[in-house]
Amino acid sequence: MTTGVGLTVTLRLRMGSHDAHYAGELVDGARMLALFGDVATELLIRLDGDEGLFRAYERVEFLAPVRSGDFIEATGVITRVGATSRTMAFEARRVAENCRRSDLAASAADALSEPVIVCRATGTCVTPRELQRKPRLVLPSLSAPAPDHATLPEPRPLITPPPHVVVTPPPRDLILTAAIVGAEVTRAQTSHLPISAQELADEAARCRDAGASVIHLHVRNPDGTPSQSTQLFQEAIDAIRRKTDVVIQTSTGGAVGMSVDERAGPLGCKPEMATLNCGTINFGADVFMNDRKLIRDLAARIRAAGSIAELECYDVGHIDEALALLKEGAISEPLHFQFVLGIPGGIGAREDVLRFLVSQIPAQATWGVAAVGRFQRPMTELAMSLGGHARVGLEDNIYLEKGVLAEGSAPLVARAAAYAKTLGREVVLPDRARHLLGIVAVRPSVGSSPEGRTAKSPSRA
Ligand code: KMH
Ligand code: ZN
Repeated sequence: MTTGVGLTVTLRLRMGSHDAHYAGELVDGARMLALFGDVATELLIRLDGDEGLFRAYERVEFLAPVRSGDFIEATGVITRVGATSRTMAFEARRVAENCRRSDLAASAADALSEPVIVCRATGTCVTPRELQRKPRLVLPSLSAPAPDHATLPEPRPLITPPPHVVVTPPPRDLILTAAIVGAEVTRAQTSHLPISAQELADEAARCRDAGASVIHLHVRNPDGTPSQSTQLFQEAIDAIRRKTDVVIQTSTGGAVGMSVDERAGPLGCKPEMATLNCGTINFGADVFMNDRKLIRDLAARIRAAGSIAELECYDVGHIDEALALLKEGAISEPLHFQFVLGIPGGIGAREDVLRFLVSQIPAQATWGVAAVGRFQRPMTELAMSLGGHARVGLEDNIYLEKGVLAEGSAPLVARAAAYAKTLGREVVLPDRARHLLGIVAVRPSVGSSPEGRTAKSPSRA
């Protein structure tokens, strides 16, 4: 989980004639400190949910004059987070200026190809404990981390990366998972649901092209009913492998009411990854049974298959169960949690809920969000902004927007990928996802079958 170190905020504004204080339309240095004060305030709002207080500047350097007509970009970054103190580094740069040439119009101005640093400072702010809203809010700003200009969609924010501030950047890598079929959605609800092995493979490849690196896989009988048949999974996996190199994560949840032996069917294909559902919940009108014995049974089978477990958590206590499994040695680090939000009977799809869930997992664990129905878009976007990963697809939501069916899962993946870019998150390719998830792959080259890999637990990047 992010601590807030590296959180960056940038403000940009034009110095007007009202800012000029001295001869030659010079702006006084205190104006830069006022800008830094605003930057610090936004940083504290994003970190603590409170405006906080500026306690002291440790160092201030005025490095170049500022005049009216200058565009000043002020950047601040949190460099240390104490119990109540937050240390910050600031830099103000001139990025555009009035030409001030007698041979040109008074309004002639230039954007500078190299910004000029006009002021640097370090300082300490304080957010009293009682004003820090729990769990701690660490909301990345739109300007953090410094974006890669080449890959940002138009309109590109013109943000100069702070060149002299050494920071630990928030995570950039984003794993998008596509849940392309599930067990519950029917063809009657959407004609875009893939069912046959070939349809599943085509959809997996489309999702890969749209930005997905992981496919969460269920299979169906030819009549569309859910199945956990090893053979059907093998056919689907083989068909997917012929087309694309995605990480294939098979379900061991199956459909409500299936026995543990039935649910374990896909593990016969020795998938790279498999879900491990960490507790029982009411699942709409049904009960999705995952008693403690069943969870341990499936954890052992997942390990025996050489697969990595994704820990599906539908309620807060499921996190505690996952941590108990780790303590018992039933699962190994690195841990990857999937918070499934908004199932009627499970935990709600709300921001405060997600922040709390994230606060409960070990700092080195990774996490993602799968949210159902109309919650899919806002909750996966929130997850991406908080540094988590995201799952979209027809298993959880069949609509692109209200009343408009998604034409498969790929458009939902594409939309999530586009949103990620606006946050400066980078959608990763399957091999990078394998690395992040602790999957050591004998690379499943397109066209190979069956899956060949061993799983172990390297440290995460
Ligand atoms: N179909 C749900 C009852 C999983 O894939 O592991 C369970 C499910 C979870 O979809
Ligand atoms: Zn599933």
